Amino acid sequence: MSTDFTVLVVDDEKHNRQLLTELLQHECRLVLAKNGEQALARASEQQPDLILLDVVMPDMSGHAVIRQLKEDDGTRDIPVIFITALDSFDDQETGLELGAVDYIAKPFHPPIVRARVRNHLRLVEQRRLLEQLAMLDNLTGIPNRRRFVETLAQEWRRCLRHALPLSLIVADIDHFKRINDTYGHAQGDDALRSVAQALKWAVHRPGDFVCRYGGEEFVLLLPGVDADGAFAFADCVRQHIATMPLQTANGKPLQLTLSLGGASHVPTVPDVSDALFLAADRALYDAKHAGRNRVVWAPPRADGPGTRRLAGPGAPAMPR
Ligand code: GH3
Ligand code: MG
Repeated sequence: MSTDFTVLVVDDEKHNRQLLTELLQHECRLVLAKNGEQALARASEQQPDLILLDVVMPDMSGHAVIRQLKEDDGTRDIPVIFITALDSFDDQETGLELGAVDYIAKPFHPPIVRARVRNHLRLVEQRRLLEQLAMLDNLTGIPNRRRFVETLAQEWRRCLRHALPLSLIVADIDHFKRINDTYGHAQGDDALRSVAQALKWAVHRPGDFVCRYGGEEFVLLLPGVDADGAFAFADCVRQHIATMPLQTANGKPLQLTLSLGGASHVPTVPDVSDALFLAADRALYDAKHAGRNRVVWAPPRADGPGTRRLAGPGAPAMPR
């Protein structure tokens, strides 16, 4: 079992905490708490993968602790095993009804405690794996729209904390329908995979992110990058895709282009504003209408129209 896992052991008796530490120290990283208050604080700070919770403790009982854990969005999903001397059926029933995943009676039999902890950590591992898979796009293997929503919220908050700009680019393959119609759907799928890989390769700074938003549309996030930097980056991506030959089944290389719309905001409120995505999407719409294979950047919010920038073949130099 991997020591990547963190288990919070909550017991008011030092002897029990020591016993469980000896028993589990090679299975996982251990965090200890000696009362309910400490348990709640450590659960929320350390986000353990599993909690072993004593029921009978002075001040706050294990039942009161689990109730509070289940009321808090940040700790609700952490599995809890009650570990206690109260082992009547009624006690077990109460514990399980409060949301515990298992129940271990004291005095505990060490191999059973270890085996149960291992089993529950294995379930945690499987759940994590499923969660990761659910965040990936089936066809291209890059993150999907669900993951994007989560990442946008995280990066938005990070940029808010550090007063940094957040740039968002929406990229859409031009005339993609023609590729499906001309070469077939399987070739279209291959083209989507190649574009996804090229975009993944392009975003290499920590914090940079790319996802397949849907169909032939991709979204890139560049935290800490202002409009100038992100605009230049988007145009590099455009040029790279426009010169990247894709192999086809009939041997004739195929060329694709992207239209890209971008916007940059410095977040000022904790909740993600739709305005960032909408501004980038609107700019993408303009890039399509301006002839495709180009980048259009949304005007800064305060400046209004007239400062829109555009890059692409034959694009006029736009006022800055
Ligand atoms: P535009 O330049 O205006 O974006 O034109 P377009 O042809 O790219 O856009 P349109 O919305 O008309 O067509 C998108 C096409 O993308 C139609 C759809 O069948 C295809 N598509 C969406 N998802 C997939 C996919 O997973 N695989 C394949 N092969 N095609 C897909
Ligand atoms: Mg398209």
